[in-house]
Amino acid sequence: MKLEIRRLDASTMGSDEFFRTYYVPEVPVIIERCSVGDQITPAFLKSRYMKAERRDIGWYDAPLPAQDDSAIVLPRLVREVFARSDIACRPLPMRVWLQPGGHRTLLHYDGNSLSGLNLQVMGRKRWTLISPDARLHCLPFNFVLMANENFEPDVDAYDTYRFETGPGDMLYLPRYWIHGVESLGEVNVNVNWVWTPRHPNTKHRLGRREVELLRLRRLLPWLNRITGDNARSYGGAGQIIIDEYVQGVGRWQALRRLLGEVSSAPRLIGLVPSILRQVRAFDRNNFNVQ
Ligand SMILES: O=C(O)CCC(=O)C(=O)O
Ligand SMILES: [Fe+2]
Repeated sequence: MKLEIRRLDASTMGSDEFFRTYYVPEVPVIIERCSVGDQITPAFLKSRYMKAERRDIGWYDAPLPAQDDSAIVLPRLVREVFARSDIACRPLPMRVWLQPGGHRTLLHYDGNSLSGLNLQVMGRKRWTLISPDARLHCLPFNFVLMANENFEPDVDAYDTYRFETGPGDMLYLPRYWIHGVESLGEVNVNVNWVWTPRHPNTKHRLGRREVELLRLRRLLPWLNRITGDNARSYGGAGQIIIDEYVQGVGRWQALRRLLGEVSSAPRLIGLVPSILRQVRAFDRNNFNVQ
């Protein structure tokens, strides 16, 4: 079904409402009129955050700003999420994005069961969000959706949101929601904060996939060598979180997952050129802002 994203106003919203209606049931929402101060320009981001050693696939990792940092101030809701005891967070939980118009982030969901708050600081972005229950396929052992450039979500088959974010809009993006993002402004700046909930959510297909993959990686450690190991630092708390997530996932369930991943590989055959084109364009454009 085509869903309309709900919008709350940061200045009138009670945190209780956010936590009860959106955070706990893991429902996407936009909180309008959020701010990190007005000093965040591309030049500021480049000089302060864009160090080669902090560069990740599509963003720069950063620590949370100190309380007395006058250049960047955390929105109240971000402080409240990071004060919770039901999350784990990595040492560098803030991500800095800087992209030119036309840039596209491939449809994917975030690894490490990350949920996040993503604040548009400058420019505009067009988001497509697809339910974690959609019967779609990701690349084997990976979080990128198997989709070509012309992919259109089938709104009759699964829940989908389409919306734009502008300056001050902060999107709550719960774990496992598939998202693709297009940068619309000439210069587009986002900051997001990510965390891993301490408890698994196996209500959704992709939540089940994640716990089964974690169990499988424990069962067959050689898989980590072939497919890359994201589990060591999982959610910043590593094995402690994984212990929690894999409880109740049986060996056969994990092996069925292995079969599922391997059997989706042939779907890739016709898709490889398109996915490579999308990845190359992503790499070329990313951070390419004067
Ligand atoms: O802004 C983008 O292009 C991608 C954002 C994203 O993937 C995320 O916030 O997890
Ligand atoms: Fe993402």
